[in-house]
Amino acid sequence: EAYGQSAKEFTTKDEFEAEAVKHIETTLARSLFNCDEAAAYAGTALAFRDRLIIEWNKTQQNQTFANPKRVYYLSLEFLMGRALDNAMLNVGLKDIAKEGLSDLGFRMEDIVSQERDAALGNGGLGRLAACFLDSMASLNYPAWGYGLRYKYGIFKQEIIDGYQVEIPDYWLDFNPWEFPRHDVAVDIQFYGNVRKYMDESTGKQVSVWENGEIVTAVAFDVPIPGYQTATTNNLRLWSSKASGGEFDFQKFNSGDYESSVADQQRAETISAVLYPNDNLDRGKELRLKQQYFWCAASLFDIVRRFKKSKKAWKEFPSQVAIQLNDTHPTLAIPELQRILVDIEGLEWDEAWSIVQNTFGYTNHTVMPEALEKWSVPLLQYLLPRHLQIIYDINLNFLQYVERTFPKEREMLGRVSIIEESQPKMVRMAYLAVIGSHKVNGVAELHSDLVRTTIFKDFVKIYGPDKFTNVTNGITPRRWLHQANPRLSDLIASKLGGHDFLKDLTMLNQVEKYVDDKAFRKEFQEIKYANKVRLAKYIKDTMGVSVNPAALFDIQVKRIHEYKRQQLNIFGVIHRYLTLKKMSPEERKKVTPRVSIFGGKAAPGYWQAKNIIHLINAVGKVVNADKEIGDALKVIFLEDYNVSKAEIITPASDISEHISTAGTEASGTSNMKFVLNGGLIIGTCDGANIEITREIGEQNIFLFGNLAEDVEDLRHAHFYSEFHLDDDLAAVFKAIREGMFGDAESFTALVNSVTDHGDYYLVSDDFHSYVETHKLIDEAYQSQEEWVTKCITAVSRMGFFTSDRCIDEYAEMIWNVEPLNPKVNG
Ligand code: 26M
Repeated sequence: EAYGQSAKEFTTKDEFEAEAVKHIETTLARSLFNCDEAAAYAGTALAFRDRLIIEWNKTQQNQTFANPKRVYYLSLEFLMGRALDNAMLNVGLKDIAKEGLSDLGFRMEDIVSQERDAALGNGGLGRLAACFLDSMASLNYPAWGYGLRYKYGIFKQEIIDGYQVEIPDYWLDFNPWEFPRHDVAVDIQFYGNVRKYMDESTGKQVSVWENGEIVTAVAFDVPIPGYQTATTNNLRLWSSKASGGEFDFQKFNSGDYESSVADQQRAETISAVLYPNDNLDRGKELRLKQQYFWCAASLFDIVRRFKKSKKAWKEFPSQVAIQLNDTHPTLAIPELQRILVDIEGLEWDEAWSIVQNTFGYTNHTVMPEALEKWSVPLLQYLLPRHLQIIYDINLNFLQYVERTFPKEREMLGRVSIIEESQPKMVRMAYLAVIGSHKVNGVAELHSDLVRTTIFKDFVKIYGPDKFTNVTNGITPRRWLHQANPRLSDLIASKLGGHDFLKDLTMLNQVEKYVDDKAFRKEFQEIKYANKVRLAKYIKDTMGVSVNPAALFDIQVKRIHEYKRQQLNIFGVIHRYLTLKKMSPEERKKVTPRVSIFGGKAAPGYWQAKNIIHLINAVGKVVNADKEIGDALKVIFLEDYNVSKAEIITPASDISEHISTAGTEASGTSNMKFVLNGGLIIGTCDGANIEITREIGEQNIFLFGNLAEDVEDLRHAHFYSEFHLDDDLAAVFKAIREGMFGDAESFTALVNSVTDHGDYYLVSDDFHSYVETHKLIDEAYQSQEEWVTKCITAVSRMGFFTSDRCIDEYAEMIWNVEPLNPKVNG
C-alpha cells in the first residue's frame, strides 16, 4: 500500500522521467528492460501523485489554519472515472510527461488508457458528484466529499448472445490515488437497545444506545486537484472492517476461529459492493447498513473537526454546511440530532435548529418507485435510537402543522414522516425536507414538479423560499478539454487561450466565428476525426465497420423504461422497414445512419434487459443485411462508463434525450453532447428545456407530448379506446413475426405498450419522434446549415458548467466563500 515517500516537484521532462523511472524501479521493483504500458502508467501516476500530495497537504494545512466554513458533500456515489489525465491537466505538466513518455517509447493515450475507472456510481447522480468535486476544488471552496469505499464498483457489462451479463468490478488491485488513514477510524454501532434513565444532577431524561454490534470505519483519502489552482481538496471514503483488528482474539483463543473470521467478513460486507440500482428503491437491510455506516462515520469526523475549534455549538451551522445528495444520506439528520442531544447534552430544540440550519437536500427524482422508504420494524431493529428520534421529529413537526393549519387535519396523514401502511414505512424524502433549510431540484421543470407534486404540502407549510432550483452542470475540464482536446484548442486559438475552461460563459465569443470559413472547416474536421476514432473503437471491439461520414445517432445512459431506449429502437426498426421498401436508387438518397446505444440495466430489471436484447437482436439482422449496407448500422457498445463516454461524447452528430416528459430530472449527458458540437433530439424534459432556451429552438430537435399532459394521456390509455399508430403497429408486427429472431422474448416489451397501459407513452410520442428524425435527416443533408447550428449551440452552452452550479449552491444554500489557497503559503 505504500508506494514510496518522496515528493519531488519535477518541472522538466528529464526530472519527470527520473521520477517515473525511480518509481518503476523502486516502488514497483521492476526493471526498465521489461517496462510495459502498465508499468509506465504506474510510474507516471506515482510521479504525479507526489506532486498532488504537496498541494494537498498545503491546502489542508491552510484550511485548518484559516478554519472557514466548510462544505461537506455526502454522496453514496462518486463516479470519478480515470484520475491521471485530470491530475496532469490540473498540475499543468502534461506536455512534459508526454515528451518523457515518448523518450521511453510510449504514447500518452496508451498510457492514460491503462488506468481503470473508479466507478463508484450508477449514472447521473454519481457523475454529478464527481463534477461538483472538480468545480469545488477549481473554485477554491473548502469542501470535502464523503462516500463509501466500495470494493466492487458498478459491475462490468458484457453482452453475450445479445444478453447483458454482469461481471464484478474489483478495481482496487493497484490504486495509487487513495491513501489509507488507519489512524482515522470510527466505531459504528448497529442493533442493540435504548436505555432511558433520569439524570439526578440535571433532572433530564437521558437515552443511551447500547449493547449493539460494532463495526469500524477506516478512512481512505483521495486528493481532488482543482484546475489551475493550488487548491487540492479531499474525498474521504469509508471502508468497513471488524472492530478490534483482524478478528476477535477472545473468540479465537477460545477455539471459535471460524466464527471470528465470519464476523470479520460480515463487517467487511458493508462496504463491499455498490448497489447497482438507478432510480429504483428496493429496501434491502445491507443498503440501510451502508447508509448509516457512512453517515455516522462522516458526522463523527465533521463533529470532531468542529470541536477542535472550541466554538460554541450554536456556531455549528456557521462552520459546517452538509449537502445531501438525494435521500441516501438522510440518516445524517437523526444522527446529528442524536450526537447533539444524547452525547453532547444539548436541549432538543437547540439541537434541532442546528440540524436544520446545517443540512441542504438535493432531490434527483419525482418518480414514486425511486422515493426511498424504510420499514419501521427494520429501523427499530437496526437503529432503535434513530427510530425514536425520527418519531420525535415527526411529533414536533405534526404538532406545528396542526397549530398552523387547524382546519386542515387531513393534511397530517399526508405529510407525516410515517406512512401508515402495513408495515409502517419511514418516508426518507419527508425527513430530508423537514431536517434541511433548503431543498433543491436539479433543473427548472424538475424543481417546479418538486414544488407542485411530491412536496406540495411542504411548500404550503414552510413557504416557497425553502424550495429552490439549481440546474445541473458538467465540468468543462473533463468534458471538453480532456475528452475533446482539438475542439478545446480550436476555441482557445480564437479566445486567446484556455481561460474559458475557468469561465465557460466566454464561449459566447465563439459565435463571432460562425461564418468564418477556416473556423468552420476546422470545426467539421474535428467532429469527423472524433467520429473516425469512435468508428475505429467500434471496429476494434465489435468487428463492425461503420462509415464515419454517416450521421452518428447516439443514446448512451442507464437503460430504463422512462428513458425510452425502446422508443429509439422501435424508431430504428421503422427506419429499417422503410429502407427495405425502397429501391436501391431511393435508398442511396437517404442520409446514412449509425444508431449507437450503450448503457447498463440494473441486474434485477427484467424489462430493461429485454430492451438490451432487442437492440442487439436488431443490430445482428440489420448489420448483416447486404441490401442495407451503410444506410443503417445498429451498434450496442458494451460496458458504457465514464472513460468510454469521453470517446463517445465528442463523436455524435445527434444524441437522444427522449424521456417521457416530466420523468428525467435533468440529464447531464445532454449538456456534454452539445458542448462537444453535437445536436440533440429530445423531449421537453429536464435540462433539455433550459438548453433550448440558451441555444435557441432552431438548434435543437424537440418532439413529443408535454409534462402537463402526461397524466391525462395515461388516463386515456385505460379509459378510452387504444389507438396504435400505424407505423408502430408495423414495427410490432415485424417483431412478432420473428424478423429479429426469438419473437417470444420480445413479447413483454411489445405488450407493455399494447396491453399494459403504455405507461411511458411510447405510442403517443412515436409519430412525432419519427417525423422529427426525418427533419434531422434533411437538416444533415445541408452540412452548411448543420455546422452553423452546431457552432452556435456550442457558443451558447456557457451556462451549463458545474462551476456555475457550485457558485449557486455556495451563495443560496451553503453560505460559504472560496478560500485563497495562497494565504498561508
Ligand atoms: C436507491 C435505492 C437503493 C439503491 C439505489 C438507489 C438509487 C441509486 C442511484 C436511486 C437513484 C440513483 O440515482 C438516480 C439518478 O442518477 N438520478 C439522476 O440524477 C441526475 C443528476 O441530478 C439527473 O441528471 C438525472 O436526470 C437523474 O435521473
